[in-house]
Amino acid sequence: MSTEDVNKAVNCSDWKEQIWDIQGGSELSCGERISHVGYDSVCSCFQAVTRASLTARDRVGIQDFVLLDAYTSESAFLDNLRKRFHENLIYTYIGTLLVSVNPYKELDIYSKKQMDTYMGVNFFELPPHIYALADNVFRTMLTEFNNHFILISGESGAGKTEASKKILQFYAVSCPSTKLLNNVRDRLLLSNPVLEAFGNAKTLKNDNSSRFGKYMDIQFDHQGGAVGGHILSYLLEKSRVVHQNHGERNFHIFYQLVEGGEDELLRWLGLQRNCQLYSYLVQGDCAKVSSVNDKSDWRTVQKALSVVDFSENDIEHLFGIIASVLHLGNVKFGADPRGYAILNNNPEMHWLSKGCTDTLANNQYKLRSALESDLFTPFTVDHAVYARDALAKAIYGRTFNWLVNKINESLANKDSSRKTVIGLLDIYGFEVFHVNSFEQFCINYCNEKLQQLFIQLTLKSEQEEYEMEGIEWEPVPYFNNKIICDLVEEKHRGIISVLDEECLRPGEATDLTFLEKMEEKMGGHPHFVTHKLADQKTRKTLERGDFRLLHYAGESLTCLHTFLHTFVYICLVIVSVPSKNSIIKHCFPSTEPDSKKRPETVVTQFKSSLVGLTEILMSKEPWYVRCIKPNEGKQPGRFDDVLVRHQVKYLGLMEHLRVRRAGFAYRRRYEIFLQRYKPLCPDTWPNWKGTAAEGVQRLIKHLGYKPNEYKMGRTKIFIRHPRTLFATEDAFEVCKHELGGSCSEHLAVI
Ligand code: AOV
Ligand code: MG
Repeated sequence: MSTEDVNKAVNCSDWKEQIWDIQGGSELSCGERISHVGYDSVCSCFQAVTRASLTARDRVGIQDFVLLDAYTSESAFLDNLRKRFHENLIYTYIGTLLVSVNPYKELDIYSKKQMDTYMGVNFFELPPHIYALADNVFRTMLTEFNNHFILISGESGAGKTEASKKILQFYAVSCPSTKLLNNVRDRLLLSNPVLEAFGNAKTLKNDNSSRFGKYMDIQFDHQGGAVGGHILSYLLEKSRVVHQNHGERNFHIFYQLVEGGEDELLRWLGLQRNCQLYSYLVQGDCAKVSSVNDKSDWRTVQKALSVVDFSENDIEHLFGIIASVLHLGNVKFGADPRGYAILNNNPEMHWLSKGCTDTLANNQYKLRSALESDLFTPFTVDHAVYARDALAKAIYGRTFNWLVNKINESLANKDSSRKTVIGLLDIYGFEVFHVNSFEQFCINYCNEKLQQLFIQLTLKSEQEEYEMEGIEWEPVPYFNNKIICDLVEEKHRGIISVLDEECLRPGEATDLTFLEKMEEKMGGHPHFVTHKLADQKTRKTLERGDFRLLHYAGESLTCLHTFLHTFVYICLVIVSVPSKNSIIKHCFPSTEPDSKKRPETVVTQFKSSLVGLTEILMSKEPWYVRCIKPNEGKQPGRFDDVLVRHQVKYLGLMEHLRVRRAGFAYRRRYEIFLQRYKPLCPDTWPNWKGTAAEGVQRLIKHLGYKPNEYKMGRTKIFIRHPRTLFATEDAFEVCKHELGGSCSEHLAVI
């Protein structure tokens, strides 16, 4: 083989194969090897290839951080990530955890051909990919017949939603297909554009930012056919319906309707094709976004709605509501002589009732009297505007929940036979804006909870394995964010608890009383700062009505005035307005829950839903995708070291890597280890009659393993350092070459 051939082989993507062997979730690395391409002849030029592969390795980095020599160095970690990013290699492993860096450009790595390549291939045999992870989860589920979930995390704009879509697409293509299953597959896939239209929006961080948390179960039958699904949604950011910060938009669906809706539909809804006319669409002064095509997205959503089982009636009523919200936003108030709000001659009232074909009420008179008598009239103009907005938020929020339920009905699997599931968790990422409100508080709290889960599961599972196998190990120090979770959620003492108390005192509680109570209970907490509590230097950066939380991922300054307002007008009386709109009827039933009973506040509901989510996740096998945002400018090819380093830190990637390496980098069941390496020892080759553990003992004695290099567990051998294994693997390669065909049948099963 000429040097040129070797170079060719090295440059071919296949050269990078790492012969990792995976068995029941444990893995083994044998370093980087030539595979497929002229294997035998390449073997004979092993030296040349090693040199060449080192050069290539310098260029493209290492595809598993566990193999990084300087694995404790953050800079080495960063170098590797950067190197790969510039080669468009956005995925890297830490064992079975996938790190993904957002390329901010389309890469040709998500084709059907790529999916086929990754289907049914062992995890570490091909370059890291989200498909490899998806495939591995899928096959583990099938062989072990248990439930799994994939936790996708990272800050806003890091690529979580894209990752979850890629996984779903992979399952859609790779699962067995029949006519019935294809139907389910299409619904699973098309639920996405619908939910994104109603639940995503352009923010300063991300042009398609998820403004709700989403957990989706995909249910599989015995053969791996996708037979159903279920979605849980978490706290939609409803405030966006009525207000958007500068440079941000309302939910996509509003713009899609105005830009893409057919002329006849718009006429019927009383809308004009001009977003600038609608107060709720122009708060952020950013109705157009170059990366978003509202017109074509409208068509996609229309198609999706029909596949996901929405009747014409549903669709009509749904857009009646969307239009009503836009009209509501344009409703203006005058003041009577006493300063109370009155509804002037608002043309919107016409559309709110008649124009939207009974969308909100079945006649204009009833609507007007309901709005005037029950809602707005006792209020000042400011309060009336606030109540109007609260109404818009309530309508949109409940409609969104209705939408999720409707999709769930269409995804439901009626067959009661036992199924296994893969859950995909794609939530809103950690975010800090110039002004942070109640929503950011909830979003960041949710991220804090998931980080806590990650910490518990990664350390716990590792510890458990060592314990199960009877191996001693030194725990790795790490930052436990439980202290921040407690600050927010602890009973009687946390922020949520104080907030709940204040909400029980409508009229008396103010931003200031809330702040004072927090200062009283949380003063001295290392993660909580207010103007009063801060040292002199920090005080300058804080207003009197703010508080600052030091999250695991960064600081967030929250403006208090967004808090209590969220609860003041919670009890709206719009239910008194009879409506023919089936969705409104469903969302605002005439018998609302007992109003005398103390209602749960939004934040307490959110807290309970996160506890529920944690329970769901804890009952399943975890897999992780950690997404990283390479720059703040949404630009391709730019890798901002400071920004990435910060994320590597707070995502706990270094700790995760250390945990994987601190004890024993590799572990493997005795049977598998023996099967692969038995040709290396005359005692065990070709057949070993004793137990696998004894065989392995013989084998490693023959190979000269030193006592501190390995440990024998109950069912597995644990190897401390990769180089021990590399030496064994090198010997194996030579032996394999020498033995030629005679060992191939023994090796075939490996
Ligand atoms: P997020 O889900 O993590 O943010 P997204 O998945 O929406 O982030 O990604 C943001 C944008 O980055 C996408 O709209 C794409 O333009 C681009 N992008 C992400 N991943 C890829 C990829 N693999 N290939 C090409 N482009 C990509 V948020 O929902 O805001 O927390 O709340
Ligand atoms: Mg998202």
